[in-house]
Amino acid sequence: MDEIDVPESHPRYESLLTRHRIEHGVDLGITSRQGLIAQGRGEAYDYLLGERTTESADRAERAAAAHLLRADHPVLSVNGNAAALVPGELVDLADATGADLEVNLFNRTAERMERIADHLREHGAEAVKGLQADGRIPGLDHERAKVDADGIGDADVVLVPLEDGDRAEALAEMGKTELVIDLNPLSRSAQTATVPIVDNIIRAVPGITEHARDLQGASSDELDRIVDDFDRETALSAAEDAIRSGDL
Ligand code: PTJ
Repeated sequence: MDEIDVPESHPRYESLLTRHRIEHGVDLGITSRQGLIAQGRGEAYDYLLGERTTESADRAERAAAAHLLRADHPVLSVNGNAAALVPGELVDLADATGADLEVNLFNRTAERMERIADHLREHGAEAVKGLQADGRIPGLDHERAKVDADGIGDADVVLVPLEDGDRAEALAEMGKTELVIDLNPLSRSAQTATVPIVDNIIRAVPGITEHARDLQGASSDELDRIVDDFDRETALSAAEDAIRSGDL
């Protein structure tokens, strides 16, 4: 699935690989066709960021790792784009932090839910939540309100990649700590997040895992310090500056 007919030395290799994975996700019935449009939007921001993890995004990834490690019940929310782009990487992050994986879709159908859960299992996930849908996020009238009561419903920290702003706001109102991966620092979800991670999901998820492994033996004081030192406003303006003044 990850094979594309382009050498790794090609300057656009990562972008072409990403497109290939999203396209394949649509073919497998995992990614919605709207996911193709979302990816195109994300790519434009990534291009302006220089297709790299900025220092500020790396700090956000470390803060996200610290949040996940000190959480009572961390959950990684998975949609059709995340499942197509980083299935194995999400399983690794769940392993490194003890987080649950939960499928949560904007364009929810029973078939897509099952296929994404199967896809995650094929990539090593032991348990996948989201199929019971016996909980609700108050104040949302679309399909993303449906959650597992013992999953996102019970979580204190939720990682939400490529989120829509409505649910991000609703989760924040429930008092949950939200870690958002979104290449657009001006999006409502990035603006609402406790930790906005302005980076491509294909770099951000392995980046958070690397920090989590590095912090595995850290004391709770050290994790608290990393969380307290992180400033979301500084992270958002650094990302916006990088986009506006990027030297391409
Ligand atoms: O699988 P579903 O049904 O849950 O639907 C998922 C999508 C992504 C289609 C749905 O949530 C959606 O339409 O999202 P939006 O409103 O288009 O927002 C997606 C956000 O993610 C945008 O701000 C993009 O800039 C950003 N984005 C897109 N691709 C990436 C990304 N951020 C990080 N990494 C990416 N690869």
